[in-house]
Amino acid sequence: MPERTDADLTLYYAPRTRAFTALWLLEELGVPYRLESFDLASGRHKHPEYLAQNAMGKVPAVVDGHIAVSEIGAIAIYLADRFGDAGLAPVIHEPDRAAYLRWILFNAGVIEPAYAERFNKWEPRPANHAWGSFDQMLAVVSDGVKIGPWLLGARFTAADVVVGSTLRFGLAFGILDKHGPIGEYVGRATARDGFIRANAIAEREAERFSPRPR
Ligand SMILES: N[C@@H](CCC(=O)N[C@@H](CS)C(=O)NCC(=O)O)C(=O)O
Repeated sequence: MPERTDADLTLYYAPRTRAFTALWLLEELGVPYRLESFDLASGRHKHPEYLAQNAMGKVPAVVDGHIAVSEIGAIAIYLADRFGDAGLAPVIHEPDRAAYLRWILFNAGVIEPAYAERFNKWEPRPANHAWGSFDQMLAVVSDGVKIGPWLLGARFTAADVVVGSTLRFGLAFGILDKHGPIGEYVGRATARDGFIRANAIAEREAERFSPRPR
């Protein structure tokens, strides 16, 4: 497990949040990092020192030496390029780079707001809303994961961590169908060693802050 207290790379993390995506990515990259884990109930993410790392006051945030990066898509692009030897990012002149970037930005720009449409029962206005509609998103994602095993075909990339993580939440919250291409894709992603390691850390941290009654 590459968690280390002396690492230069720090992940600001809170249990049961989107910060899991960054944790999973770090485990896939296999680089040493320090896990700075706190309960959102502590309000630490609204303190000035934290706001200096992420002005939105949200988790995750990653600090690499003196460089702070926030927003899951930016964190994924940054870390996968920074630790390029892990092979999780097609480089700029590879033809797959375009699809890779597209899926990472699709997560924040289309999948996330489409979930909000569904959760909040907003009326779909596909021509006006930047994300199209939930149904349009679902059709594109279902098609994107169908051939597989990964979004770019044979190659697993940081885009699979970002999109796979959001799809996993969609399945857990019951807005996506477990039976079908998305369920199968998430099943493949969550069978990976990197995911299993990250999930064990996530469970440990969740238990630390809110232990289950015994
Ligand atoms: N757009 C952000 C979303 C992160 C986010 O929504 N984090 C939530 C937890 S899932 C958060 O920190 N909420 C606490 C708050 O806003 O007070 C990203 O991509 O990193």
